[in-house]
Amino acid sequence: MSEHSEQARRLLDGISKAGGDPDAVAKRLETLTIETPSWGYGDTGTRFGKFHQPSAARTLTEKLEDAAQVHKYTGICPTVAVHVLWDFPKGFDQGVLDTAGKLGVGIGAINPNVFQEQCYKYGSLCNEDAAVRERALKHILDCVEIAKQAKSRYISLWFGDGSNYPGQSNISQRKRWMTEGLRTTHDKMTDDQVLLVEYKPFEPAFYHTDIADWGMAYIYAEAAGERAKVLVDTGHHYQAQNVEQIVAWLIDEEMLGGFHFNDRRYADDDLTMASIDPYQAYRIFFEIVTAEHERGEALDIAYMVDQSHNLKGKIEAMIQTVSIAHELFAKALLVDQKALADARAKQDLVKAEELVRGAFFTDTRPLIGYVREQMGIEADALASFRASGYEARVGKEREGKHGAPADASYA
Ligand code: PSV
Ligand code: MN
Repeated sequence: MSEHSEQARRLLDGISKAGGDPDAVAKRLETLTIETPSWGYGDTGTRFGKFHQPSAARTLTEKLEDAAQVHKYTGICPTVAVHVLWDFPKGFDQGVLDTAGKLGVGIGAINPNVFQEQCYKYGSLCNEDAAVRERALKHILDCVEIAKQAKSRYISLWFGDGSNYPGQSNISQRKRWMTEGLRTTHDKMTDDQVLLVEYKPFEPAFYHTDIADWGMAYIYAEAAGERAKVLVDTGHHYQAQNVEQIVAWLIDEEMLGGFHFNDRRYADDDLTMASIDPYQAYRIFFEIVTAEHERGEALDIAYMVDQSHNLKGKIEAMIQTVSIAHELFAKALLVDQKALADARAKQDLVKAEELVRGAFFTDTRPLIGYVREQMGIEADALASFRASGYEARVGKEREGKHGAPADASYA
């Protein structure tokens, strides 16, 4: 038995000894899925410039190829989120589905883009100009149709809408416009589709943002209809905000639709998930796992990554992200929920915290390795990807041919 298998066996035995179900833990780790974003594979940058990578994907097909690599080595990334304007600038093409299918991935959340074009300078669904509001709504409704064709369950909405100066906008009027647009969108969806409403406190608008926090997203989603839920982008919070409490509340309200994973030090930095504060990401998973433990079933949540790396190798960074998420989820599953309930009942704060902390400090990498082997893939995703030589190979094939990307990318 290899060293990591032995370590994994010890962890699973420990779960058994504590009265837990090691098979259920392993199964949960096999069934967890995390969607990666098409925009994480192309050349991207900051508002100060773009740094090019020879292996950066140039077309949607290349983005899907790269995403398929992440799925190949992690085993838990079967779908790819797409941004309509960047990935389907000329409209949805049925061929995309065949390409994705051949690569072993599916099309995930469909992201409309109502923030980049000139007409959206003063907003989209909340623009003073009715013609712009209509145009934005039409694009979103087209995306609902694309989602149907792409067999995607999710329409994921983020708006850059807001204002920069007091007096610039009638905030409550804009709220009513947004509500109307979301309700119309919801009405056009099929029963199995889900509308995800993302919030962000600021950027690009700096005075007010039309969906600035989870409360606003909740109110809009509730008004839109029962298949509208809140999307929590972990980077979209003020410093010190208790994100895990937001998550726990949304779960309890049946309003948590999905996540955009990333980490932040200052604002919406799009850094690798848990690179700055792994304990925060773990605490989010701990709330989810606690709810799953209480309900006896997995929650229906769309786990997605929203990161575009400018400095790290893009595929490696995505494999690293997914592996970290997998490891942290495993840590949360290791918390002895029975002992924790007991400690709480006795108001034993120290014991309760030690149970939560103890699981966090347990190295779950061997367990993830074991789970991957159960799924028929290599234990060490990052090392296996590196050894494959894929990045150098596509770097040679793609380098020098980037020019102006055929499909617009995020900058
Ligand atoms: C906005 O900052 C955001 O988080 C939205 O989810 C967009 O779709 C994405 O970033 C674009 O990178
Ligand atoms: Mn996001």
